[in-house]
Amino acid sequence: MSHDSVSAGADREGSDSSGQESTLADHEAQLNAVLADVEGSSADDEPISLELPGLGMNRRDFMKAGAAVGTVSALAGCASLTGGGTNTQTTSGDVPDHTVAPGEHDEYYGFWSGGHAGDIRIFGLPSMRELTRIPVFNREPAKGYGFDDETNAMLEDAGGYTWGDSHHPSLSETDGKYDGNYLFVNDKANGRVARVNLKYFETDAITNVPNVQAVHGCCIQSPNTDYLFANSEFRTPLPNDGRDVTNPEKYVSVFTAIDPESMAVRWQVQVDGNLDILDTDKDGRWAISSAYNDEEGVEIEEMTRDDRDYVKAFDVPAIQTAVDNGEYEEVNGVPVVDGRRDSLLNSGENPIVRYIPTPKSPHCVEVEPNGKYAMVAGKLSPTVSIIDIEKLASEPDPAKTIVGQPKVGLGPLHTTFDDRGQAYTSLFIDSQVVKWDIETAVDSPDNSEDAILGKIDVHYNPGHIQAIQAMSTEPIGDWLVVLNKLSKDRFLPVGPIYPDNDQLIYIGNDKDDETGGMELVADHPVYPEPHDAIFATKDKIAPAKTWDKADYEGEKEYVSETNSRVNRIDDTTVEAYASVKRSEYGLRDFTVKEGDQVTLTVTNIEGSQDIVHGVAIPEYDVNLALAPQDTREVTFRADKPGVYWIYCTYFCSALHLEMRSRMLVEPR
Ligand code: RUQ
Ligand code: CUA
Repeated sequence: MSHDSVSAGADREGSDSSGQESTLADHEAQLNAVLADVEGSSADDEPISLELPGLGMNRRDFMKAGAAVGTVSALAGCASLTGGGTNTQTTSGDVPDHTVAPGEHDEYYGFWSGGHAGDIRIFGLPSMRELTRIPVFNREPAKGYGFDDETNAMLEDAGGYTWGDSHHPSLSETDGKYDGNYLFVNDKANGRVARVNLKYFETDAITNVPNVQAVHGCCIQSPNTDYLFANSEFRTPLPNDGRDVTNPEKYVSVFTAIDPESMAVRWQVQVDGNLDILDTDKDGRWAISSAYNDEEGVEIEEMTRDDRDYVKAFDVPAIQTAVDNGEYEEVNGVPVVDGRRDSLLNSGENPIVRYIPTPKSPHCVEVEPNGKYAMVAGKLSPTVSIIDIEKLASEPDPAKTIVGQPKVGLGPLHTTFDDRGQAYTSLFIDSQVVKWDIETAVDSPDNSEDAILGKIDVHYNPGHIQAIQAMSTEPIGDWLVVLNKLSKDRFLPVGPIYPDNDQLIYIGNDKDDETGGMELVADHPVYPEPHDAIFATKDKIAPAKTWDKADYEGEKEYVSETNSRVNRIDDTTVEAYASVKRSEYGLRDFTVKEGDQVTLTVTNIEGSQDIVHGVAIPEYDVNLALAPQDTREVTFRADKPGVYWIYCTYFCSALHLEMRSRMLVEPR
């Protein structure tokens, strides 16, 4: 075994064929084309070239046949030609107003993952106004998240990391419809998943998934949220405890099933290749995952060597049966089923994992609202592969489950859907959104552009794309948001780290024009780096307006005004209890001794909504935020003698500034 690392190196050299070099050259060329676009606004005398070297085709090849106007508008989208973008879009007049009048509400909730900011952001649609943020993997002072004992312990128990990388938000469903109970999201950075309780818009659980390093794909199981699924993207030894570090062929990638109520890991499946992004069918059978690096390389040249990669379709009931039958190995307390290609469990007529060949390095899987097809965007191939989900069970040859492969444009990454059988795919390299008809694509020959209904320029280099309720069985088909990775010239410059640009597109009009009726309506700068989003009609979400103390009864004391008090437990332990309301704390002051461990329990006894109080203790790093009827606890050591003014951080009344208490720390 010890020679494996040597042979891995030898393999790499041996396989350094010219084909591989040209793959890399293609990547370089595409990247350069993108970068040229980025620099375009200041590099005015750069020759303008639309050639995409290495692919032997130019952008025009991908335009809808005969759509000359589209080509012109594609050029207009290129900063090197215009020398600057504009935020003003002229719509055709039959697009509804996306602005929302003062005092009016939006129609839809939008839940954005915040990327390596680690949070979830809530926007109203179509106005795109930011309503709030929900800290998840990040401590956040405005909401006191990570500062009170409970949320601090949750973050510590989940690994104690100071940050996370939230990518894929998923809303819980009942009967294939969003039920407004939970939102789940992954942490790509530290292999975790979290649950946000949508009653309180607060993170209430984080699971540090064993045996995985980076959770990338993450989604609930439709239609009834029986599982939360998570894909590990990075291949590692199993377990990753120092064994096999120099034997990359022993690294594996793992698919994980988590109980959404307890958030406990139920079982895992190890597979060949890197897992990536994930969606489920609508019937609770298949979880379908994109994957790359079936070469199982550790370097980019190796990862992109072959022309094929394999999407993995996990047969969830079959895996469950294998687990029930004890057909697994336990690793770090988790049953791990062998789903590798040559596993016994994959050898019969009903493999637990189907390996479906696609063009190399596909990026995503999105199942359309009817649950008939799963779309796999090509990323390095200009196509989307359409998997017929029914065929996953009946078709013996996995390759034949792919029933369509339209050519959509360069760098397809993600697909979303309207309510009329049409799909919208983001094109990273082309900086466009392409609209296409799903059944036409199935009926047309592979690589044909027959299904394409139109393309629209976006600004610039889109990743995720999402339409209202497109991940459920109830798509709406009016608005779509495309999450562009680069904003370049679209906004006032704010220093070298730019905002992203999430653009709002109206898709409610099907037209026979170059964009297929898509109209770009608004630019929306966003703090780095939103990754993905999911949208629900406002009637699906019913947040609480104040806390219900029954929800924490037995865990924390509700401190009434008359029950504010200080208890000395022993020589070095003090418990202080205080109510808080406009404009006073139940304790005007309290005294502790230097070195005491102090647990402060505070209840906001306000009954009226939107009256939040804070508890800040300067120089003690104490910061609580208390919504009405909420109680929080914080424990700290009073190690600095002196007078400490406790103040309220939320401007709650005319006497907000006078609203104080004192902690008196007597020297020992
Ligand atoms: S991946 S830009 Cu983390 Cu969602 Cu496709
Ligand atoms: Cu309470 Cu300010």
